[in-house]
Amino acid sequence: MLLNGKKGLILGVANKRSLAWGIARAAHREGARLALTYQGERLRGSVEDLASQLTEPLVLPCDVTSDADLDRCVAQVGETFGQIDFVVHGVAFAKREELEGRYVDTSREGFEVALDISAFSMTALARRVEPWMKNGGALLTLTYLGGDRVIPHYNVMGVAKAALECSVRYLAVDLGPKNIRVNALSAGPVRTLAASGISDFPKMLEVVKERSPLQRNIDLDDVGDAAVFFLSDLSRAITGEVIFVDAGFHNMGL
Ligand code: NAD
Ligand code: 0WE
Repeated sequence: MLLNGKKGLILGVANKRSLAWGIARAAHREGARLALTYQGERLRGSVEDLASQLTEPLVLPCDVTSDADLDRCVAQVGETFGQIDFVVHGVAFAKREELEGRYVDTSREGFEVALDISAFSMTALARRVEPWMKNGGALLTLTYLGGDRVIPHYNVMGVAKAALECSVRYLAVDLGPKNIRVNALSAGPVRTLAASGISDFPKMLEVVKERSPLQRNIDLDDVGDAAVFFLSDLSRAITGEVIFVDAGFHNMGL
């Protein structure tokens, strides 16, 4: 029970395949009380169904492009729970057309949307939860190798992940004096809603399976268990880090 008595807010659950749901399951198993948010009415039913597997869950709408949503959501979680011990940010989005073709063709609007939803939202969230993390806390986000290497078609999402990972380091400095830690898990490819329809995604899974040290792909339990470490006091001296949960793939050369 590594998270016994802790209260956490998790953004980014869309369905049972979401990495954020893998983290919610593992955090619940370890004794945490959870608030889950969903992006829009379209996802409400699916998230409420999943939340019914948790103990006394709080389920709230939150679109991270809206300051009012972020304000209302964090205030409601803070007031209901009394304090917030951890936050999981599992949100990313780029327009589909930006993940096809060449990075050089990225539009201003496409760049703004990807960076706003996938990177700025972490900082916007950190500012709002800081006052509720009365006994310190842990913030965790999800990133991908495409934020420091060129991965075909990841394009503007790679630029957004670079900004997100750099935000993790700056946030760690600002929030460190309050004993709030900020880290990122860099996951290997997993078939989720955000990965569906990506051309040659099956090929990427195959390449990781063939070339990673562990010779396998990763799943939601791999991500959930790693997250428990970063959300728990076991990682109390670790902040500002990007840690890979990718079966060792990122270390492999040609
Ligand atoms: P997913 O589609 O299940 O999750 C993405 C979530 O982002 C969804 O819940 C969606 O509702 C939410 N979202 C999008 N726009 C939003 C907005 N405006 N406001 C609020 N929420 C919004 O897919 P996933 O793969 O679980 O993605 C979760 C995180 O994991 C993302 O940051 C993604 O980049 C990262 N990641 C995924 C993989 C992978 O291969 N699946 C690998 C590494 C990192
Ligand atoms: O971060 C991601 C997914 C990001 C993502 C995916 C989509 C598809 C549908 C963001 N926005 C959208 N918008 C859509 O309309 N991953 C790490 C998974 C992923 O996505 C890729 C990958 C991998 C891996 C896109 C291209 C190449 C590789």
